[in-house]
Amino acid sequence: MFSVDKIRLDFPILERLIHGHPMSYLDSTATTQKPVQVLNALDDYYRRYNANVHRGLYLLSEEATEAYEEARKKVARFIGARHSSEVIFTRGTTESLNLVASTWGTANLKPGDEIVTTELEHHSNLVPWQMLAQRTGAVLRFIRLAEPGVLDISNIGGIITNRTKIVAFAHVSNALGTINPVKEIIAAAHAVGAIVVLDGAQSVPHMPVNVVDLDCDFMAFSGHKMLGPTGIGGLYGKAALLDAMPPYQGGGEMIDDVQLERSTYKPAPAKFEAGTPDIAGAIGFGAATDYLTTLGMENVRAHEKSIVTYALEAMSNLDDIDVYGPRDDRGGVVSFNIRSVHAHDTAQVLDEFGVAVRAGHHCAQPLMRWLKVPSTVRASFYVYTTTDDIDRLVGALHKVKELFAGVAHT
Ligand code: C6P
Repeated sequence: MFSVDKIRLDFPILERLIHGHPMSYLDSTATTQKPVQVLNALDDYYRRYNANVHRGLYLLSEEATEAYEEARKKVARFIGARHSSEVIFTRGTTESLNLVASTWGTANLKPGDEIVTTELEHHSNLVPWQMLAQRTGAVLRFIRLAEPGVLDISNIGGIITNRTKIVAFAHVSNALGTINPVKEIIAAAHAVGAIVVLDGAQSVPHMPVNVVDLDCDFMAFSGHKMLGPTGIGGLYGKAALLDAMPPYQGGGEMIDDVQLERSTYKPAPAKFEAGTPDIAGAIGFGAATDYLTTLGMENVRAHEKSIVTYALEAMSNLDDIDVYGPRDDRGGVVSFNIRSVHAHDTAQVLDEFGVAVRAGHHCAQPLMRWLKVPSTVRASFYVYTTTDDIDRLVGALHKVKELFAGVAHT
């Protein structure tokens, strides 16, 4: 049973008052709050069995190794991977995407090859491909945006062609909440033999995602956006691709045999996890997937849908507000601007009323350019968001309008 009131009891931070007001945390797209189950898993590791993994021949290290590898299995099950060795622990989505660009990309691209991405990407899924193109002489091509902030795939066959080697795109936009036509784009990529790199940062935490069903070749995601700790994330890769890829970084634990002049490497996932990993982070990430699995990802999605519908309805009663992005099917994100008020000013006033939102370009400057605004205010929702939070947001937006009435746009 999905009960938001019951869920909230697991999040001690939500009891805090902010400037004397109940806290409405509406920035879960940036990072989510953490339930006691995750905090306890971190605490337990450091208090009871802190040791390095894959090295020690003593009980603590064996326990730590077992918990670390068990966490990998949990994360793999959560995304529907066939084998846990197809999940590499990274620092997060950004590192996962850079890993693919640096390894698979550098090994496989040559001048004239094409990388296709989109106009709505987070910079983490754009800049690494720009750098790869500069390194290899490959060319970037883009799927463009159309009203009301959705990808225009009407001419996808003209963009994804026989020259395309990589198609990299977000499943869900962090700035607009747009849910992209993932299966159509993957089918178009595979039809020309390109690999698909899916940015799952904003889908894996919020809806059922199954990598086998989607048939993506790689998928990047972050633990801290799905109730887990910061500093840990995942890269899913199909086994055959991971096997054929060169390593990302060299160092301890990723090697098989080291000679002075050259080395051989372990198979994946160890090949891509040089050095001491974020052991506690991985264990906490595993606990976060347990928590979400217990809630049920269908229920998580249904809850967010009802909150976003409620928010869009409540905000439609405000005048002088521009709400961006698709009206119907979207993730739990509402990006908007109060006309004549800078997004940062709006966010600052909301904070005075205990409402935490993000304001800025949301690491998606090309998308902001398409919207023809420098920035937006973004409210984003998760399993602990209530209609009271939305009511407080709307109440505080009325205050913003009162405060800035008659003040010229700066
Ligand atoms: N978006 C936001 O407020 P990291 O920082 O590596 O965990 O995730 C990067 C990233 C990549 N892709 C998408 C779609 C994302 O939303 C993010 C992170 C946060 O929108 C922080 S900028």
